[in-house]
Amino acid sequence: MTEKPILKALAGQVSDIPPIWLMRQAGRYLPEYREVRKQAGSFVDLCLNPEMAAEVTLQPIRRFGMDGAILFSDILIVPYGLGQPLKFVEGRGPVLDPVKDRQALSRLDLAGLTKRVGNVYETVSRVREALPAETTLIGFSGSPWTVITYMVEGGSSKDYAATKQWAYSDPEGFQALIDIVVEGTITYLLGQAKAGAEVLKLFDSWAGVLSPRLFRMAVLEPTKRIVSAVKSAYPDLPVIGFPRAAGANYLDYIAETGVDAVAVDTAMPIRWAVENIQSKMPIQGNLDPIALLAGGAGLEQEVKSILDVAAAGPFIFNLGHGILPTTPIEHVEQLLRHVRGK
Ligand code: 1CP
Repeated sequence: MTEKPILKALAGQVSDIPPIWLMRQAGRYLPEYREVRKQAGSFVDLCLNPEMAAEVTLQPIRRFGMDGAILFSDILIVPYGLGQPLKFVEGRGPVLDPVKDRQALSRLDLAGLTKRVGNVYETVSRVREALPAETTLIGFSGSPWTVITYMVEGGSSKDYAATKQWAYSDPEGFQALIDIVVEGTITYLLGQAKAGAEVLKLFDSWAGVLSPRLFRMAVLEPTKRIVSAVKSAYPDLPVIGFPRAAGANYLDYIAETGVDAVAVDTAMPIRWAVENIQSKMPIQGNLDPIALLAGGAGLEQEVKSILDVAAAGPFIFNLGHGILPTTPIEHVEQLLRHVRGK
């Protein structure tokens, strides 16, 4: 029987103190991260440098004793692995050479993925070796829909118009893009599993903007294929899905995709999540990252209202979205004291 609190929660066990980790727990709010970041060259260089990426993965474990370590990489490493030029521009975010139509698909090179991103697997094995016995190593990838928005728009987007237009006007071509990204994602996740990831998480940050038909095409079906491929190679490896802001679509997602647990976003009422999801599988979430930024009594109230409702069932405490770079470290400490009852 495992003694790792996150694996226990994912196996359906309830404990007095729920395990906790935070999305984007390695990052700019930590001075020790900014130090490594300065030495790394580009952000992509950092993601592909096993020594440095392992170091920043371990930083929040050393500082806070988080129950989970999330691999330091990015969801856009898969497009990079497919040969799509990628850079991160200070103040603007990711910039990619957009893949706009069916003709552009021939530029994507599935066969070259392992060679381009294999360093990430090396990071996974280094972290696994260095982690304390009670800490769970979480690997991840973006889900096809969210990754594809960046591939098609060429970066972050307000309305995903080019991506959705393509899906509506050329469904076969768009499906061919989904297929390539599904295959790349499977290869990438299996590489992480082989290297020692103990849990895999699928980030579908922009799952909340799709019509029911597109949700089926771009979220449910691809996720089902990825989970099924992971499970046929690693039947006991838990997969956490995060169809962020998908509202009532969470019900189809948990019924159909085969994930073992879901992360819930901040807008989802925790009581609804407990009644409709936690009765079927463990949940993770969903503190507002801005409440963590604010700290003080407001943070205490938000944390209490989540724990009171969700901690009686299988539960992992987390944020509802990534931690913000301006978050004071003392507020993270305050959160940990509260959740751990100290
Ligand atoms: O040095 C820096 O400050 C770069 C900022 C940064 C970091 C720390 C980016 C750029 N990515 C990351 C790491 C990262 N990204 C992790 C590492 C592990 C951890 O959680 O600590 C993870 C899991 C991600 C996942 C990720 N990247 C998502 C999904 C989760 C979410 O927050 O919604 C998304 C959408 C991205 C894309 C991305 N990466 C970085 C930027 C600026 C963006 C664009 C975000 C946007 O479009 O709003």
